[in-house]
Amino acid sequence: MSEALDARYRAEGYWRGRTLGSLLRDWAQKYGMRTALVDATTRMSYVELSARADRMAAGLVKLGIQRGDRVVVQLPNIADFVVLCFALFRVGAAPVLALPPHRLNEIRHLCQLSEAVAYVIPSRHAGFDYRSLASAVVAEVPSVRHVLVAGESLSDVDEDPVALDEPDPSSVALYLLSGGTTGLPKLIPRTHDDYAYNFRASAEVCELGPASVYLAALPVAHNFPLGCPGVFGTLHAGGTAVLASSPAPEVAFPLIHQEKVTITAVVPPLALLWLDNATSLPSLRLLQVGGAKLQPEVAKRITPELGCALQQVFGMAEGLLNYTRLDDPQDLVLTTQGRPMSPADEIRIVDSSGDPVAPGERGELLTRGPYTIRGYFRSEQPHSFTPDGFYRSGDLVRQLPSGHLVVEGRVKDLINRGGDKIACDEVENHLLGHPQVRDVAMVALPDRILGERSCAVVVPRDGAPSLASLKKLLIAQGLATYKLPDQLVVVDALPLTNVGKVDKQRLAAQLKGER
Ligand code: OOB
Repeated sequence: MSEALDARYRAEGYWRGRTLGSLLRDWAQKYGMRTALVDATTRMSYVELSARADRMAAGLVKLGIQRGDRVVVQLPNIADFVVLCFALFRVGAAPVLALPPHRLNEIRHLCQLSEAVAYVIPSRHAGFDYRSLASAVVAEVPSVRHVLVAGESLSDVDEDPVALDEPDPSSVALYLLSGGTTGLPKLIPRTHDDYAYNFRASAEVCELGPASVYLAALPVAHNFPLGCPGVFGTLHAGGTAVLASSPAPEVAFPLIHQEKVTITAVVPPLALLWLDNATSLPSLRLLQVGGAKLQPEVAKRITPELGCALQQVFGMAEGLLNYTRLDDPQDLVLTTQGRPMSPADEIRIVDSSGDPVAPGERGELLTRGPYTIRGYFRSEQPHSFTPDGFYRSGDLVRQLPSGHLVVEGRVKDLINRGGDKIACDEVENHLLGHPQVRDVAMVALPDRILGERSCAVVVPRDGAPSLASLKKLLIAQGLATYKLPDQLVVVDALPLTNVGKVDKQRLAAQLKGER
């Protein structure tokens, strides 16, 4: 079954049998001295980027990092992130892309699960000292033999290039993190073949070319700014990728002006923030918005107030990408989350028993295709995939006759806090350790800016806990700060379903009713 699909993806040219490391060689040949990358301190041509990746690859090999190894990379938007990724691709070692807000709880898990041989960090970023985090990680995870610090020890990973065997293009190039499931983040293995198609086809949908200047405003470790089309798609097209240290208007807007940025990607709360601080951004042609549902009222403001076109992007690190197209009628751009990127994307919309819904009806989105995974790394997730290899997205959608999807909700127990995904059970399990928490349910409440904010609904023991004490506990447990509850509601009991599980729908409805 899956072999037949693989053969089809190869035969039809989706998978071209090329590694990401060798693609950068092609780009260096083709685009030469054009500017590939810009960050706060560096401007790098294609030739230079490729040469630096070769030198870093040789340095990694000298450290003993080999093909098949995994390296947890937790870097902000700096040029070294890109150099390191390509160095690892050339070695055949895979970066595990942690996000900057991740803390001990997440990083320890990622290092353990991946048996990472190295962990790469900035020294400090956004007021946080990553060295102390790294010390704690090294003390707890014996596989981690090297901690490399950007601008410091990472700069010494620099040797004269050595000849390296080409990795298998169907092997894993990188691991993205899953936001879409339960518990701690799962690792999403993306192969050279599939990820190359991901950013190549995305670049085509966004009509990128050598004149394109892409601003990575979101953290580049995320699939959206990395490969949809993001930094990698821009390099494929011969454009320039500009890395912003923050998506705040004070940082991003001057960069858009200086570098004549033509395209960038944001999550809906950032779109709102940019709108509320709007100035003229004459070079900007396309604003991609995705990661969470964009409200039509906000969507409508983008072109008149920012002077650029809008593209809605409904994607997932597991694969499937939906885009509104640049020539779509305006009502589809404003009110839908786009349609699948690839003619080879297969989608099914099913009811709770797994049967297809009638056309236009709402159901759960299942998908299979040339850049969608068929399993997580070392994690049996029988519920996440169908026997015939479709990924269960957990998203409730309906499809219009045009093929466009409208996201209407979800069946997964997750809070989408302005694009940051919070698995409820993970936070609940930590909160159950609080002495004043007898029972707890994390639910999403509507929020004007974030779309959803997180609410801890607590059944108390020995007097009600304070929100501050819940947050304190979670910080002490090493959870990323975006997972801390925004709000606390104390109740006598949680509503249950017939099967005795917490009825979160009823709970959320009750809370909305009270407000
Ligand atoms: C992107 O990827 P993830 O893996 O962080 O999260 C995926 C989930 C989706 O299953 C869906 O629940 C939600 O995020 N989502 C959206 C959405 N885009 C993502 N929900 C409503 N409207 C949208 N436009 O978030 C991601 C990956 C690649 C490109 C863009 C976003």
